[in-house]
Amino acid sequence: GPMAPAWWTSAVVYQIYPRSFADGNGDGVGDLAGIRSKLDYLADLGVDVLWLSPIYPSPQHDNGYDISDYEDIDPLFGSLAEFDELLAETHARGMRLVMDLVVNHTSDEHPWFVESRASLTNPKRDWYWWRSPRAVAASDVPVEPNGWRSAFSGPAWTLDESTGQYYLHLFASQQPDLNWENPQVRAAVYAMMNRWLDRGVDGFRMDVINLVSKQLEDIDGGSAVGGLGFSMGPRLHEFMHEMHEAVFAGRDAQLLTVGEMPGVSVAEARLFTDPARRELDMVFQFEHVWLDQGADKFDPLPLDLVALKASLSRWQDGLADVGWNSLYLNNHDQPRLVSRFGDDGQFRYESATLWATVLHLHRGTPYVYQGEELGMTNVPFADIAEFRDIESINYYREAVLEQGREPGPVLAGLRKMSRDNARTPVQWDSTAHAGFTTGQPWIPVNPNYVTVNAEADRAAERSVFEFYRRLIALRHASATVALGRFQLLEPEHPTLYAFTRDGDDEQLLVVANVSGSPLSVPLVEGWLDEELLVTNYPVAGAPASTLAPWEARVYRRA
Ligand code: TEU
Repeated sequence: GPMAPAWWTSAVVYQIYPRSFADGNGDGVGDLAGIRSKLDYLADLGVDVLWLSPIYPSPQHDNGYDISDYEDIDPLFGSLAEFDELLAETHARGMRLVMDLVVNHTSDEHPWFVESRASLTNPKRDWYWWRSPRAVAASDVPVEPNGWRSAFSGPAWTLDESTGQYYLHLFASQQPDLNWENPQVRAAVYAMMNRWLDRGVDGFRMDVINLVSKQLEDIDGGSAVGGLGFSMGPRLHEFMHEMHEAVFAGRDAQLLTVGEMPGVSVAEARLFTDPARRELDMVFQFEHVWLDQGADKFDPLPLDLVALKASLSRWQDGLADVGWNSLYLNNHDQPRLVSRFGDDGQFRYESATLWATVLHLHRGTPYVYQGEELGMTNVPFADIAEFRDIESINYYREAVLEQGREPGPVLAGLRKMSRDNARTPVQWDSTAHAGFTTGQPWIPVNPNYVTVNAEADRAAERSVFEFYRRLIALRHASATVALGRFQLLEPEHPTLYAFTRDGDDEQLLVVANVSGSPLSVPLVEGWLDEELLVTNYPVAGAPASTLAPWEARVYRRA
């Protein structure tokens, strides 16, 4: 008969960005001690898995996504001994712990790269992508091997003066790309992964894993992520399968593997997550978080709900029979959900819980990003000096200082879309620095912490945390929520998000008014006598088919 569904089909993952979560030692940077102090909070929320953004030793140019030692913990966060305690305490509460795996690139301070750059003949030379300057007639100026651009502005190539060659970095110049064509590189990565699994970790979130196979043709001006030339290279499936056999085989049933894949298509995602192919459990796709981009990511467009519904439902359909979705609207690279797609003023609670309802009622594994369960908002950044993120700072430099654009509109774009919106400290209470640290936080706390914080939220009648807690419990309890078939309703409606989920012996109806005005929804009429499973408004005196601003309801019909 058919295999039992994998455990992660009814699981919810919580993402921790350690430097901004909780600071245990007062140095202003979150750490493992801070995480340990909040494990009961996370267990109360009911999440099944914690995913930690990178905690390995790193020069921190990209907040740990530039790793200089895969085998240790950065002293900024703690030690291996402390990590083992965190892991044991997480397991003791019935939760799993997933590590971030950043192996498309290392830090330029990783010993592999230090060796590689040492000479043309170093045994590790071929572990990275070194190329000679492109020959340009009648010019002494070296020219990059091809026109690829870094995701963090500027060319994706940096010249190393001592050997006269360029190295490739799809992200910052401090993040040289590993050469996965070299089998020694892959063997070293797999051995490292096995050591972490042997230590007891429960899987990996794999950073930009669809960039590890690439073809170095000359492509002028391709953007670094999003597909041109260097994502989804020809050997990607081969590498993912090889990794599966070398690392996960035999223990994969207990693990969670999720590949971050900017630019992946539904058809490709289905191949990566088809269990029969033995590659990955699920992938993070980007289609729905790229819909509101104009000229570039810092030129935001208003939410097009029809397009968002169409996109997410295409993914639901495409992975309905084979493969699996991951579900997210927030992470450490995205602005805050409630500010981006909701209303972070008058209807903050309602719009935060509406989007939670919509996302958590889809089929797939939901990811909650720290602070999302509190309805945390974007940050009123007033000056470029307030940003810490390398992407934002480099973008501003290129736009304003090199291209001569007006600083005002550039800042406005950053204020809306910068990754730093997600990276200010978690707001725990209304004491100094939101209870995040007793020291000076590495990035200022959002000034709204006085009212928006965990303590206030959990004490409130209308608690975002409590709402997420119930949605997570619902997924655990309901096979229909986890596995039921998805059907989008009213696809062309500009402000109504409506769909059904069909289980073996029941049907769920989700209706959500994605607007600040009341909305009459005739299709609700046939459901008014059914069980109201979820609502983000106090139960109305008389059932009605008009939804209040940002109202979301889930009905159940047996
Ligand atoms: O992100 C890769 C990615 O595709 C983007 O979301 C990226 O962060 C950027 O915003 C593109 O405009 C991953 C990590 O999640 C991110 O934090 C790292 O900075 C990046 O890879 C490099 O490791």
